[in-house]
Amino acid sequence: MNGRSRTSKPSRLLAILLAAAALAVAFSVPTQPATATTVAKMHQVTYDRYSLMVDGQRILLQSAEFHYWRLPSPDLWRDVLEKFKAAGFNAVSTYFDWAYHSPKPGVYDFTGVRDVDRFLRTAEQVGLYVIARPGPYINAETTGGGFPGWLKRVPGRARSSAPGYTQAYQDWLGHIDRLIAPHQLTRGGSVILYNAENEYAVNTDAQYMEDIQAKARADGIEVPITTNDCCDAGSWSSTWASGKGAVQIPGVDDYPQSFECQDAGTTWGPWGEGITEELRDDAPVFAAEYQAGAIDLNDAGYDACRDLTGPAYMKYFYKSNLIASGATMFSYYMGYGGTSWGWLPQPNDVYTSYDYGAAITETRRLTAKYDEFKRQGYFLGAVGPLTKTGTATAPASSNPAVQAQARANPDTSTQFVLVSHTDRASATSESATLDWAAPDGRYTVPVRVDGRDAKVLLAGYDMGGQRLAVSSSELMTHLAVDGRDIALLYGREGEPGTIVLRYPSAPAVKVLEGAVTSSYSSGDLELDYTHSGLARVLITGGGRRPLLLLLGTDATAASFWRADTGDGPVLVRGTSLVRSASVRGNTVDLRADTGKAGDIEVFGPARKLAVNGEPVQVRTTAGGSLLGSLPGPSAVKPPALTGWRTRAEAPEARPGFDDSGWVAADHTTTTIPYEPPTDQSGAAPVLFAEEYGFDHGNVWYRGHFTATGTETAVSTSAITGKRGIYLAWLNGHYLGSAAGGTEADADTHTPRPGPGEFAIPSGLLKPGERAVLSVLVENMGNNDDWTADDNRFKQPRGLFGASITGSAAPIAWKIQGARGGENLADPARGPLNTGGLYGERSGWHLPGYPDGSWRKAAGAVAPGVTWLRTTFRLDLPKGQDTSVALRFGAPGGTGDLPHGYRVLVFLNGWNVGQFSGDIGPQRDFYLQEGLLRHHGANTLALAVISTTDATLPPTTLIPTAPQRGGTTVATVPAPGYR
Ligand code: IPT
Repeated sequence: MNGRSRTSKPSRLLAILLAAAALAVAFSVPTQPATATTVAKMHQVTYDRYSLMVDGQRILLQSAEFHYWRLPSPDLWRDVLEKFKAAGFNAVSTYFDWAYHSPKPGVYDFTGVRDVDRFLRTAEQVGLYVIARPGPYINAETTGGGFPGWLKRVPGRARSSAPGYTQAYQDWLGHIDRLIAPHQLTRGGSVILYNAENEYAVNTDAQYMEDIQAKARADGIEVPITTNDCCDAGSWSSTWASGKGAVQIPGVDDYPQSFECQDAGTTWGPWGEGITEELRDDAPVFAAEYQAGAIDLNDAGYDACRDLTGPAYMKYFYKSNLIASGATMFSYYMGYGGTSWGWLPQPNDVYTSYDYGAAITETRRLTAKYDEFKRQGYFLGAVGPLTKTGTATAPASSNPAVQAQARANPDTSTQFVLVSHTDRASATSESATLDWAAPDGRYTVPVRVDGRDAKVLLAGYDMGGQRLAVSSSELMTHLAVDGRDIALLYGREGEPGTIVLRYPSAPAVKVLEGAVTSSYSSGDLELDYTHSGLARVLITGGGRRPLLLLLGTDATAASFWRADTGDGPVLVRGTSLVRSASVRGNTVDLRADTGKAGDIEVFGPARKLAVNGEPVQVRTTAGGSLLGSLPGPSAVKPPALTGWRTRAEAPEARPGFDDSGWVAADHTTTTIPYEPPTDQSGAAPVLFAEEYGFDHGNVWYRGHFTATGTETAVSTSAITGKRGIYLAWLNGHYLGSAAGGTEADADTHTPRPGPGEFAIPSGLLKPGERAVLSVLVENMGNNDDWTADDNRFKQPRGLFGASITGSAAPIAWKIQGARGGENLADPARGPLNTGGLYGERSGWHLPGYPDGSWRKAAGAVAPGVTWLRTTFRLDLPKGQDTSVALRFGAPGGTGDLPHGYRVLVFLNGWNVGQFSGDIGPQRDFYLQEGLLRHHGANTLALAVISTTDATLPPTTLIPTAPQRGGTTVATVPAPGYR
């Protein structure tokens, strides 16, 4: 978030008042010509001030963000989406990354790992709505914020209605909209919303916002259009809630916990209360991007980011957003972060891993944050009255340190009471009694709130066939199974709990497990207990159908999974995941994972159990569930990485190298809005890499001139983006390296190129002889365009200028980046996989490259570029998900990260990241299955760019928490060496 100023949030009251003349009322989907085959699948999407509606039914939208382009193994998309669904999410939000799909103006690829249609189909099959976010600008810490490198050449300000940009983005939208449109809910798919632009709050152009929406409509987009207004941008400009360019459902982004992961454990809402403002009174409150992790701005590591945004943060801020803001549309950024593989990372804020400290780790493992999403998500999915609420009178608290805030459903009168600390930063544990005027009567309810905790309590709720009068435990879910109700409630370990249920006459209460007392008087059955482990209470008679109450703690509640089948819902305890369930005759069939051997318990409408197609022996418990046991995963021991071979490259540095096939970098003018500096001859050649179609990765330059023998120094400047470097050679002699420049200075198009001053050893250049200056520049990725002013984004990459002191000779430049430039040599792996290293251009990264003549390697490297290659075979246990990472350094590695060199890691030809202490704290590089063959031969190739003599640390293959079950993953097709 470089350069973003964070001011305190201004009141948006004025903006809201101005919105009085609001635009359209509820957006209604145009009627489709119904045919016999399509009519059943078409749905209407509408909304009012309370919620979205599908076919007139209110829904609470619980979405999480996932970028398919950060997981280039399409079979694994299903794994992540099933994990979302299993946590109670009913939607996935995704950006579509223009740069990922378009290597060249007018050229788009939507096949293989870029198969958007497949992604949308998978979401439909899993049963998730989709929030489609095609930009054109997306930010997202991806190169150029989603803008292709070639867009720098297009005249006219990006993110405006300038003609050049308009033509370019309309072409992109035309292509991506065509893929999204058939997947809309209105046409039988699951796309429910369309997000125009991204945090378009500074330097805005209303015509542009209007044009994007007109284009979407012209392309057949029928669902409501939303946008995500930045957190604190209201002070700058439009929220797009009214006026020209307004959208139907404006949303708000909020990151209350900041991106300062190093402050985990000490900071609490440094960026505000996290309230989502109501921007329009005819649309639901939409938390369009609500913080669910963080980028690691200060290299604290993603575990720190996970702590920063952990369960306590989620309880306090998410529940407040529900009750204090009254939001019914949530999208959490990120649900699964993934990997910024290849040259995807935007250089200023991130390194390879985009784990994000999310609920699901980069290696697709579930965390304590996932458990919290599940506890909250199941609640949101189970309690219909939450979809229509207004503010209500809160119970009075006996302790001023404990506050209560309330909402109620105007139709059912159900109340939702948020109990939290009055001072949100307080870390004490407080008790209070609530004097609660509930729909069923007035109750005195004891509550306890730990520091930085928050609870949403219910009153007056028709819970299946039961009536919940009031409760101090939180409801996680309830379901009807076999003619009775099961309700799962929970509280913190050791805290007291009270539930009051209404019965016409005294029911029979049987405590099956745990310590629970009960009493009945005037229609109220009161149960009292201390939350500990899992208590079970069976209540029968009393004029209602039977109820099984499960009273858990945070931990035991999170051990349950709920899945829906055609024959009603099932509740499962004991597995590490339930992906889906179905009922076949008298058998409940589960697709489930286990992280270790143990019990499985199932509440469902059948007496037999099968898991992943295998029958499981079960007995029926006193509580009516099925109980059996399941094996865990097999242990995994990946092979050692041995047999490395090595070869030094960089022939481009040598004077005699044949660069006749390279492009002449001889332009004297450019549409990229930056002025190159003049050199010693008075020329100002345009050396920018994008000028010649080299948009990503490393770029070589060779400057030819006639020597005089009087040269004393070379001055160079290059722009790489943060953490990038460049290296220079003169007539094959290594001059040295320098840090590349980063962002342009604010408000001027004056870049801050990385300066290099290199002395020329006397005698190196001979009078009258040809000489060549070779420069290797690392393009670390393109800046984003958060400020919508071209200033950062259009900053070029590559050599900015070079000048020779002691000479006035002209220099003739040649340039070479990725083989083929924008005409991709390897479309399967795409535009962001390789740059212009000699080895990359020659296929040294590919499987099958004949490296037999290379020397045996001990990991030693010298200044310049050195490659290492090895192969290994895997035969990992079948029927389980084993995530494998490549670790640099000793297993369990601590100690300093190396500096002075950087390593590009290629797995079977795929660039899976860049390792260096100069880049970030990352030691483990995830080798995604699909790119990694779990049964067969694999090739690792490392390209080391070094400014020093060094020895690489040892590398090992590390398995992460294997899970029995998983999904079937096919190898992603991509060519080897030919
Ligand atoms: C918000 C962006 O919309 C999103 O694309 C991503 O960059 C995210 O931040 C940070 O990871 S911008 C907001 C935090 C100012």
